[in-house]
Amino acid sequence: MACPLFIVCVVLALLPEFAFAASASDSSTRHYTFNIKLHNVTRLCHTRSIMSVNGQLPGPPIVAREGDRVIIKVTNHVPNNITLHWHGVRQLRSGWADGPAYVTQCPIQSGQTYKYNFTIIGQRGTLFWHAHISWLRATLYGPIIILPKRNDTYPFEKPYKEVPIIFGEWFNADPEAVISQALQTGAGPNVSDAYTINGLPGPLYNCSKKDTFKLKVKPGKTYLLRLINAALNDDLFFSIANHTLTIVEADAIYTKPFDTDILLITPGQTTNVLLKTKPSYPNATYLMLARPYVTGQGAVDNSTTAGILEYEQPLSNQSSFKIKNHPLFKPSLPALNDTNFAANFSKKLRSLASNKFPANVPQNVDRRFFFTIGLGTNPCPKNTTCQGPNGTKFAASVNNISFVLPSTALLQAHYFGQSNGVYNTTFPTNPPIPFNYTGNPPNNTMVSSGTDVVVLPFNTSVELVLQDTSILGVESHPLHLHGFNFFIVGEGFGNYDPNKDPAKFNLIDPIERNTIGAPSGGWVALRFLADNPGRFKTFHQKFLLCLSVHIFSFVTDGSPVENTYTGVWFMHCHFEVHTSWGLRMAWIVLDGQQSNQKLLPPPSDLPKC
Ligand SMILES: [Cu+2]
Repeated sequence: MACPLFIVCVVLALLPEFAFAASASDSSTRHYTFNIKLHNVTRLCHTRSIMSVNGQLPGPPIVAREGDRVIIKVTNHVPNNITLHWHGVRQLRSGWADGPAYVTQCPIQSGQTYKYNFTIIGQRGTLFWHAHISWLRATLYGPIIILPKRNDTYPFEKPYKEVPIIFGEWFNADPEAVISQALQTGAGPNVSDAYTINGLPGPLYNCSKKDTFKLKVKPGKTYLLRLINAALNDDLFFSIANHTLTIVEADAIYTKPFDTDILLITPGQTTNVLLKTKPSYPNATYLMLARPYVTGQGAVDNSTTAGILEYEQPLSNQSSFKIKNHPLFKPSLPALNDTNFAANFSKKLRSLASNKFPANVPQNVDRRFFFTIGLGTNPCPKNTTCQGPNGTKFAASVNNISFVLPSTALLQAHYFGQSNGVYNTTFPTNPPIPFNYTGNPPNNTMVSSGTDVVVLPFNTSVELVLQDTSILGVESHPLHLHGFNFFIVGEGFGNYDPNKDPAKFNLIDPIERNTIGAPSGGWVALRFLADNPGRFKTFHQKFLLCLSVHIFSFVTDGSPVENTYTGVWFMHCHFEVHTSWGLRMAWIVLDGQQSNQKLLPPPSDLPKC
C-alpha cells in the first residue's frame, strides 16, 4: 500500500499545476515554547497576579519569515481554560491552529499542552497573537513579526532598526472579574485604569514615571515602528511630537506610503510606519501619546499613555548637556470623538497594488450579505434586578442575533459530523426586520440569540456590507474576520444604499485588512474570496498533504464524506465587551474539490472539551 501511494504523491506533488512556488529549502520551521503562568506585576502602584507567557508583559514576539512553519508549544499552568489566536494569520488549511475558543478548538485545560502548528503563506509585516477566550487577552498578547523571504526586500527604504510598539490596557482589578460582574448585572463593565505602550503606562499616570517606554534613536536614521493595538475595548489615536510618520503597511499588507502626524488604530489592527529622525541631535525630547477615539455612550477610560522619543547624545555633548534640561515636546491629538478624522484617515489608506503585491479585489460577487451590527438588550431574568438600559441587560448582535458560543468547538462538531444541536446553518443574509438603521431607533431593542452560521462553497466571492445601528447609540465597531483579509471597497455615513453606493466602490486599490473600524453611524462594504481551506504551494507540503489525506481515508476505511473538511471562521467585534455581549458569528467555508483545497485532519493533541 505505502509504495504506490508514495509514488502517486510524488507525481501529484510535481504536477506543474501546483508547482509555482518556492522549494522547501527556502523556508524553515520556527519553534516556540509558551508557558502560561501567573506572575505578579505592579502598575500604577497596584500589584496584581496576571496571566502571562513566559513571565513577560507584553509576551514574547514570534519572528518568522514569509513561508516559514511556526510551531508554538503552549502549556497551561494556570487554573483558567486557555486558547491563543494568531491574529491575522490566514491559517490556510490549518484552521485547527486558529485558536478562538469553542469555534476552532476546545480550550487548553489547566495542566494541558497544545502545539499550534501553521505555515505563514503570502503574508509579510506585523500581526500579533493574543488569548482568545473571555478577556484573557488583557495580559496574554505579543507581536508577530513576519519578515520578507530571505533575499527579498521591503517595498520601501530599508530601516536602520525595527521596533514593536504594542498598545495594551491595564486594569487594577482582575479583568475576568470585571467582565463576569458585567455579564451578571447586565451593566456596562468597569473601564480600564490605564493604557500602556509595551506594557508601560508612562508618566501621565500616578506612580508611573519609572514605567515609561523610551524609544532611543540616533539622528538621521529611519526606524520601522510596528504598531499593534492589543487594547481590549478602545480605538486609539497615536502621535509623536514634531515627527511625521509614513504609513507603509497595515495588517500585514503593504500600503501606498502616506505621511501623517496622527494615526488611528483599532483593537485588532496593526500598522507599520517609518519614522525618520531629525538630521542632527535636536537638544529636545519628544512625547509619543496614545488615547482613545470614543464613539459609544458608555463609560470610557479617557486617559492618555505616553512614551518618550529620546535621541542618543553625541559623545561630544555628553558632559555639557543634560537631557533633563531639554525641552519636552508634546503632540496634539484629535478630540476624543473626532469621527471626521477617523473617516478621512480611513480614506487615505490604499493597498500598494503593485505588480509584485497586487490587490486581488474580487471583481464579481457570488453572494451578497447585509449585516447590521450594534447593541441591543436582553430581558432581565425573573426575580433579579439588572443594571442595563431600563432594567434590562446589555447585549450586542449581528442581524439581531446575539451569538451564543457552543460548549464544544464548531470546527470539531462539523468535521466529525456532529453538528446537530450545536449550530444552525440559517444565519440570515439580511436583517430580519428592515428599519431606518441610523435614524430613530425602534422601540423594541431586544435581540434574539442563537448559534447560527453562514455556509459558503469553496471559492465563493463574497460582498458583505456592515451597517451600524443607532440602537442604544451609534458606535464604531472594529470588526475582525478570521482566516481571511477583506478589501474595504466602500464606506459612508447613514444607511447603505444598494442602488447608489456600489457605483462609488473602489475595486482598484482598496486597503486589504483583517480588521475594519466600521464607521460610527455608517456602513462599510467588504469583499473577500472564500478560498480558505486554501492551497498549499511547496512540493514538500503537497507531498505530506497527499500522504496524510490518503492515509487518513485509508485508516477511516475510505469513508470521510466529501465536503466535511472545512474551515470555520469567526467574525466578531474586536471590542472585547461587544464580543462578550454577542457581536459575533461564524462562516463555514466548505472544502474545494482538489485535495489541496481541503482542511487537514485534526492534530492528535487537539484539546477536548
Ligand atoms: Cu463593537
